[in-house]
Amino acid sequence: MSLTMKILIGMIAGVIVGVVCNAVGNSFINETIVAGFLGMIGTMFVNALKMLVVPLVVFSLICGVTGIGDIKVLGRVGGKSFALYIMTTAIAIAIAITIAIVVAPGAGFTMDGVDTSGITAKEAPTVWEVFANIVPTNPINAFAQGEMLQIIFYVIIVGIAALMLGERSKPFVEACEYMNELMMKIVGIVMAAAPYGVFALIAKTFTQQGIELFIPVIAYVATLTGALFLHLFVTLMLLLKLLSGLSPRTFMQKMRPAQIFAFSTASSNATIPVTLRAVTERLGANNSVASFTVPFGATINMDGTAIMQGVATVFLANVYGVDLGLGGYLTVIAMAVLASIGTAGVPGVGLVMLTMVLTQVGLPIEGIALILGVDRLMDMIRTAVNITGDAVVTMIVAKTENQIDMAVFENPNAGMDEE
Ligand code: DAS
Repeated sequence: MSLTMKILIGMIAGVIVGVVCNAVGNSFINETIVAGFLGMIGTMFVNALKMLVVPLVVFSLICGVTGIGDIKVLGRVGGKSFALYIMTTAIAIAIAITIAIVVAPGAGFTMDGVDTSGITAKEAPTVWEVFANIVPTNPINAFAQGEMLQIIFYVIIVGIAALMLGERSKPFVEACEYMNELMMKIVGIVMAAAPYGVFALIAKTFTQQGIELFIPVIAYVATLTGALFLHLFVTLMLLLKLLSGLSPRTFMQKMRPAQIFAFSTASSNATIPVTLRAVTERLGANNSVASFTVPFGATINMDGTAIMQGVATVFLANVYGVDLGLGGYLTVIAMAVLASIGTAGVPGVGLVMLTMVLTQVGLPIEGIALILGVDRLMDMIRTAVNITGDAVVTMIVAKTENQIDMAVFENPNAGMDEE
């Protein structure tokens, strides 16, 4: 049985166990077995994925930059991916706001009895701060803190310097190529534990959340889920087909394990190793492109998160009876794109960014208390959308750079032997 199938079984088993445990409500089972033991398993699994991110990004990106071989090509790949990431995020939130205005979730809702304590607004970084902070003052600290934009910036500079040193860099590049292969092997080892980690994460989430939590904000959940699926199965697939000519069907089939990882971990960053493996070993994109666009996308590209911010803002505007007007919605779009550039792909970051967006349009951030209960599940779905957007842009850029091995893309079993 393939790893994908095992992960799917782990996921489904997790939902069933979670819903049953929540319904039965036995405190020993829910506290000790689920929250305790399964919580530990789930945390260990996510930590193991995060453990891979920095060394994998460092070595794959050095190989990628030196593999591109030409600084002009690197500039082209960087420019194309940045433009596409910003474009897809702006399209995502514009469509989300339009849907939310039409559906009007939250209209007629009253805020009584909702606990709004402890929600504080996070100051939005200015566009200058976002870009100034990309340059690390201490690269070792950036590696230690997992500051992905700073790591990407510094490693690209190292790669360019290695290119400038020409032949003398050969031993260094060969060592990095070995380390990159070693890291991908470690990814395989961690992925072997995936079915159990996914089961534990999902079982704990559904035991804690239960189903009844979704009732009061069902309109918000339905609108957001609809907007996320529209982006995932229509907008992104249209862009893939139009801009690369690649088969959306093949793409989605081969991206499924990475999407399940993103759903289970609710962390784009933790899913980087899996996304990277999916686009290179299963979809045939050359590592020289993917090693840059995947970590870059996991950091600055969050289509799913932008969609949540659009829908949540309209929902809360309706709840508070505030008419944002076109200016207000354009501000939301600009803020959501800017906020997504400046924040890392970790669980719950979307909610933090939402406080920035709500502050900017003058909506009380207490309203977040309404959607807090369902945010974990929504985070899982939107993270799967985020990494799918990263992979779509990776494939478009790789295709336009003629850096896709179509034999791999069309081989249904490519990369499966690792499973
Ligand atoms: N969990 C975030 C991510 O990893 C997305 C979010 O919080 O909205 O992409």
